[in-house]
Amino acid sequence: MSMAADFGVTLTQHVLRKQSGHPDARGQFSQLLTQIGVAGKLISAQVRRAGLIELWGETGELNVQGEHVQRLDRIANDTFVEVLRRSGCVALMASEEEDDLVHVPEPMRGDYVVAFDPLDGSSNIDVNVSIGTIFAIYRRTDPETVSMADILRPGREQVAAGYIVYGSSTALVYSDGQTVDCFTLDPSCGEYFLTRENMRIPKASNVLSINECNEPYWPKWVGPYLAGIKARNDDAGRKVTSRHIGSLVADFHRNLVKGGVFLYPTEARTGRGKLRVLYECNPLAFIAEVAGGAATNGLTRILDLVPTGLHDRTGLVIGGIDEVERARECLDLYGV
Ligand code: AHM
Ligand code: MG
Repeated sequence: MSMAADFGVTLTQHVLRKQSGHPDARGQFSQLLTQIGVAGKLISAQVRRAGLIELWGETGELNVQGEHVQRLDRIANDTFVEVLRRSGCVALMASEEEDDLVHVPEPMRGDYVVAFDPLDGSSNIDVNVSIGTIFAIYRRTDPETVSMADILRPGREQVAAGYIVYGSSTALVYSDGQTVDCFTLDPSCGEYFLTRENMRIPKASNVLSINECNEPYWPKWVGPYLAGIKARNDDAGRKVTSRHIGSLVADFHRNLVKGGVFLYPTEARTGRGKLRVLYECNPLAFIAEVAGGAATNGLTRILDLVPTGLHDRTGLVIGGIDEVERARECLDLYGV
């Protein structure tokens, strides 16, 4: 018997159990999460076979952000869009890989809007390194119509958020705003089993994740901030180590489990960050806060940012609450 089977609780069971605490629920949210799980299985299957069936490489297109679209990016996007379109739970979508909103035809529309990064960590796709899907879920604001305003909302209005990491195993993590729970896909039976319940980001931050080669572009506060972390390693022993995968979703997952902080600061020169507000920073910030952590761009709590475009970017510091607070202090002390 597998370890997963010993735990026994499937994703669907867990979602339905939580829904039973809400007598008014119509079941759409449970259905939506189950369908996201299905999309994750389909994408996971493609990721696992990518090297065998020539799914690696670029499509030759550039996306709206000027980045080369990888074949698996396109496949993951089309899979996620199609599964959500058919789910009957979604009215409107936004994706990293789509220039504009993705509308769902009237008869198939449901109560929710979803923003997602279908395959985060594009630079790692062809080299067998962990990648993942990130999603943010909002309830639509008007039962009759949908508009850009349904998507361009502060992250604090999310009703749920999650991600699926295609790593050494496939893990789906989601939060409904009350708990953060992790499910692992058992490939032998195609089912997700609950493997970490009510996750809390550890108080002690053992891991520092940042692309250090961006140092020339960092704002003034980042150098002293990192020096402060590294100085914790002294004669008494090593307390902190560096781990940076280059897939935000996988870096975040590791830090959520082990305790750590991830930074992709705003560039001092341009005043812009790299990571996108709607489908990268917001969902992970939502999960971090529910797990007892925090997320900021240095100046503003991520969940309070008001996006003005689908692909807005921001700086990101995310992880344990003390580490994120210290980033704010360093910014006050050393400036941008
Ligand atoms: P992507 O969504 O196109 O993959 O871009 C986002 C990724 C993040 O996963 C990761 O943290 C970051 O880009 C890495 O960027 P860099 O190579 O500049 O360090
Ligand atoms: Mg991404």
